[in-house]
Amino acid sequence: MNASDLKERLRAAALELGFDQAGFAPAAEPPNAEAYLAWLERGWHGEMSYMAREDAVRRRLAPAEALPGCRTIIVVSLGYAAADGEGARQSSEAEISRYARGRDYHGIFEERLAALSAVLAEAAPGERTLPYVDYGPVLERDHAQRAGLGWIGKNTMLIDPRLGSYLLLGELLTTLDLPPDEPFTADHCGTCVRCIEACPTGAIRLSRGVDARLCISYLTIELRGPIPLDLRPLIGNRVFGCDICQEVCPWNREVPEGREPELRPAVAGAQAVAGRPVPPATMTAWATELLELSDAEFRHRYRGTALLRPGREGMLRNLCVGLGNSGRADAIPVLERCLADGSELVRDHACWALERVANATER
Ligand code: B12
Ligand code: SF4
Ligand code: SF4
Repeated sequence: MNASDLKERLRAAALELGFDQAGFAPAAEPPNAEAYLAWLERGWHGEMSYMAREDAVRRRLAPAEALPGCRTIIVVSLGYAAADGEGARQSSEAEISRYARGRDYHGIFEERLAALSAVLAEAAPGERTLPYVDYGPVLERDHAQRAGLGWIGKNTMLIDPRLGSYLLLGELLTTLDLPPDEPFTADHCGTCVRCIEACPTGAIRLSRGVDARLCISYLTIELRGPIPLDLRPLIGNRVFGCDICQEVCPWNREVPEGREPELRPAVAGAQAVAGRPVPPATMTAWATELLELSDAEFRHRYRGTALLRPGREGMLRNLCVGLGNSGRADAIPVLERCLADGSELVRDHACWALERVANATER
């Protein structure tokens, strides 16, 4: 089989495995490597030290540092646009970003990339592969753009003209030399600046970068310590991640619903459904539940979901912020219970939240 036929066979296999798109990029320095270095230089990665580690920087700049002899990067995408529309609308409800409402996508990608790797091993014995999803030292959006999957919008999201930006990325690095696909060179953002204007914290810069330290996704998922005081009121009821800069994007308006059932949310209020535990809908009920769980019980209850990343302490911290922002008097009893929690982080945020509710109810 020649290299072009082999490439098409691998693309077909990726689509059969359930990915929405598969593209092929050369294992060269990513096109926006300079932008990444400048991002680090400005300190926009905040406490995400894994983004700045010397060995990881080296690998991001040269894929062959991650997989010696790497010649091709196969980039795959999986859409998760929801038919359920906009998510939590009531101020009392917890808003969870769309990608995290079903099963943790990392597991789905790992299983499918392993299967794709097996297809490649059978077709090209002796070639090596290395799968990555999210946590690998790879500038995923750069390679996705170069593999023809879409353009990088002003909100820094990889946007597929058909699927929009509610999609996740993964890669299979390989030593197999395959002809690259045409890069996606068009920029369909034009003069639009909706995402920049809508971002509540001003995290998106016109120069196509996100200062992670200001991003609600970073503050609620990645940050381990206290959330800066000036940013807390801007978070609203977003207790895990943020989708605002995607919700306002015209390219997400009429996109097909994601076809992966495991990424869809299970019915709110239900207990564990096929490995997809659903948190209580309201922030008061959720905080009440978490107060009664130990760390280990939290991990058990939410296993298989992205909610594990902030842990019990981080989720309670986020819920205190959300409850404070709701300004609702019915948040007071659970916030008072949070004042007695074993975690100082939770107690501090509960204190702030009680003051905020008191101010709101006095008005
Ligand atoms: C660190 C990280 C974050 C950080 C920092 C985000 C950021 N924008 O850098 C935080 C925690 C804030 C975050 C948030 C989110 N993330 Co995140 N994140 C990552 C991670 C691990 C690394 C990203 C990175 O390298 N950042 C460094 C900066 C420099 O890179 P960048 O913004 O991607 O920059 C590129 C472009 O902006 C472009 N660029 C820069 N300047 C310029 C200038 C011009 C003119 C052009 C054309 C391009 C360009 O080149 C840069 C280098 O590739 C990737 C996975 C991975 N390994 O790549 C996931 C990833 C980017 N995240 C993802 C998701 C889903 C999210 C959230 C939507 C989650 C949520 N709902 O809360 C938000 C979106 C926020 C946003 N607008 O970016 C997906 C994005 C999929 C997609 N369609 O793009 C990824 C790819 C994970 C995955 N495997 O699917 N994330
Ligand atoms: S995810 Fe939210 S906070 Fe982060 S850049 Fe987008 S709109 Fe701003
Ligand atoms: S909202 Fe507008 S500027 Fe932002 S990514 Fe979408 S099209 Fe581009």
